[in-house]
Amino acid sequence: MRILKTAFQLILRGEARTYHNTVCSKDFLFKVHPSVSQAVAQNKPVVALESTIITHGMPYPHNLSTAKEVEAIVRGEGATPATVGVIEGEIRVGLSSEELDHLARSKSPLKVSRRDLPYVVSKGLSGGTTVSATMIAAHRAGIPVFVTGGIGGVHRDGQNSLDISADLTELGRTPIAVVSAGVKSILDIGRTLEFLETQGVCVATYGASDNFPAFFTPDSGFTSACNVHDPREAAELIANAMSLGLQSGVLIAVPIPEEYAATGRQIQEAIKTAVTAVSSEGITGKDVTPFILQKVNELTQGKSLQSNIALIHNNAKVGSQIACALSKRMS
Ligand code: PSU
Ligand code: MN
Repeated sequence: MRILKTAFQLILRGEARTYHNTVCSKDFLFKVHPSVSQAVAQNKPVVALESTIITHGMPYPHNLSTAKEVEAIVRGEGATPATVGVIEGEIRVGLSSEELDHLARSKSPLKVSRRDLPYVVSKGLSGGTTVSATMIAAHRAGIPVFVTGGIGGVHRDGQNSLDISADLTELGRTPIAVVSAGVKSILDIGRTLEFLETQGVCVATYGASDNFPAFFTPDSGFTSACNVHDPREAAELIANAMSLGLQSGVLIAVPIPEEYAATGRQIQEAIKTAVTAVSSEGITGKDVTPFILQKVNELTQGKSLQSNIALIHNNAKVGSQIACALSKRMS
């Protein structure tokens, strides 16, 4: 009903090509900001950004300031930011500052993953998109590079609970490069990497070693399949993944800057306590990750939040440089 109503409004405004096209086009529900569609059309670098990090990953007002800082870093590197979110049932690729503000201040925001998209669209709801939903929207808009803090993974004991993030299956089915600081040790990193391998995801560490980072610390004790030394080499990998037509994603894992590594080890201790609290307090499903993030922040007196912000800034810089190198290589 909502779709029909909106289609009708578009027809009245003369924006719809035909009624049939508007109602049936699967792209209709994805609304791409003009700054983003223009940059994509001109093959200029664009960086997609997620919004669950805003609605569930950080407390207000840090979530809003970080979202704005990240967009500024992307612009500073010469790329166009495209933060993805759902606003009143429309999947937006590129949010205005009012929309960012709206999501950041939401009192009980929705966390929108692939499986939630039909529901939020049907009901005209708003929410932050996870890595999986953001990948879908970014790919639909023609954006090949997406930056975030950390991706979801196989939860500890995931082999029994089957709590495996949809981010991993999305990486297996959507050809986008996701730049992140790896996977938090609140998850089972070894099984996460095994699952990514099963999904055919090309995992590369950014830098001199192939150590796979554990978000707050630069080395998880596991390794990536390969490493890329600089933005040009990362762009080469992504371009070849696209040329091969594999239809699966690439994960570029960027270790947290060295100056935060010591704090990272302290945070690991807090994570152990928080993981124990998950079972003792009976937290399950999609609430697990936000619960642990908040608990760890309390236990470290806000240090985990500072490190989180620092690594997101760093990922935004590296991801933008990769997007720039990729756009140069494609033109
Ligand atoms: N990891 C973080 N911060 C986050 C998330 C993951 O360090 O904010 C968010 C991302 O949006 C990710 C989602 O896609 O949590 C994964 O949730 P789940 O484990 O429920 O799939
Ligand atoms: Mn889950």
